[in-house]
Amino acid sequence: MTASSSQPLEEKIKSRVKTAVESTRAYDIHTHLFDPAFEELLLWGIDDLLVYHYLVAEVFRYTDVPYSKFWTLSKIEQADLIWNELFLRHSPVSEACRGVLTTLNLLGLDVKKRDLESVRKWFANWKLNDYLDRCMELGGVRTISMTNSPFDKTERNVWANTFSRDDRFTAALRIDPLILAWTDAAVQLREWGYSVEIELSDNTISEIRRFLSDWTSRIDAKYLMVSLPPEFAFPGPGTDAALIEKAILPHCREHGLPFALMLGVKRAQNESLKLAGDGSGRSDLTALANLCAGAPENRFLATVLSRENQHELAVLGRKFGNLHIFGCWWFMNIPYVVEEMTRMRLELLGLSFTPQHSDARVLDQLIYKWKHSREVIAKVLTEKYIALSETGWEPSLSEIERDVRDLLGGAFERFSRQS
Ligand code: RAT
Ligand code: ZN
Repeated sequence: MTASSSQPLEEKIKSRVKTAVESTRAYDIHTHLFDPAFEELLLWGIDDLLVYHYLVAEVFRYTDVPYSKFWTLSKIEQADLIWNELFLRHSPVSEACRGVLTTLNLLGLDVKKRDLESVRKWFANWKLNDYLDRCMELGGVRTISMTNSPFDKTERNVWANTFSRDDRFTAALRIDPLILAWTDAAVQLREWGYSVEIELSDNTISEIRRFLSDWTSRIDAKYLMVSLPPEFAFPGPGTDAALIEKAILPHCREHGLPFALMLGVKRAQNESLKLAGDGSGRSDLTALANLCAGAPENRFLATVLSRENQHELAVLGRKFGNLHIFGCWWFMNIPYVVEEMTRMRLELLGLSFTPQHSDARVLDQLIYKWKHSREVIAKVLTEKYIALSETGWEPSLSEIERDVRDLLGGAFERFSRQS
């Protein structure tokens, strides 16, 4: 094929991919957003955008304000400090800073004025439900998976009452405290009427499973989920491995639910930073391989926080049909790493994975996280289809649309038996 005849086809592919990626609405499979019925748990607006923990970590690269002083400031004062340091005194080039500007820009605000007060006034005119529609539309999101913890008091109180669910939000049962701090969790479970002991006797296991079943049905969970430290081992000597083997896996089998593992987080590496103080470390993915091989009737979703683990994880995806790889999680969610991971996964796994979730904690973040992710996904997909076209295999618009639907939630829905 000559360069002149290949050019129009390349342009055609580029525009087909752009159309498909921009018009396909995503199922955002892991967020920290809530159904509006949870009221103040659903964060939104400029001040929450600015005090996002990704930006809190960054402001301490510059400010001399002591951590203890920072935490006594009001939300607005913290937001002012972050705006001044990260946007006015330095250019906001980091991914988390750029995200705030992409969000404001797509909402139609003029960021070049650098006028935080007028942005605050603009937000004050919105009603939450209208704003939710707007963010989902601008983010191109159709369904949002929440992260639901029975161990969170505010959240428990909402679930304790009847309310009508917004069907755009699905639930995921998050069980970190149960697996990672069993001694404390046991005290809680006993308070809630489950007759558990510290020792994992048969009765304790069946009471833990009763707890999991109660919450799975109460929230209509689509999967269970835990984040684990780099040293997680399975099988292993710890209570974590025993709980997973004896309670979590049988529960997931009984209810036909996947178990999502987020591997490689070092919680509270700098405690003074609170939520912003977690770090990352390389995991031994033998644990994940052992889970997939040892429990073929279970299905696992997995993402890893360390860049060094990404290739090994993608290779595991080729070995185990019961493993679905998802997302460029947290510190991985920066464009050049997203590009590398997405390319590697497409080359090793084809379309059988979910390249991205937003991890949004603030509603408005759907706008930038999906905009930035779509740009990279479209770029890498275009390259792949052009490479196919060089063999004479020209992908049609409908084939491209089918593939993009899979990448933006369709493959996950099938894997987790939601469709
Ligand atoms: O990305 C984040 O916001 C982190 O704080 C965590 O929430 C992480 O995504 C998690 O789910 O543990
Ligand atoms: Zn998260």
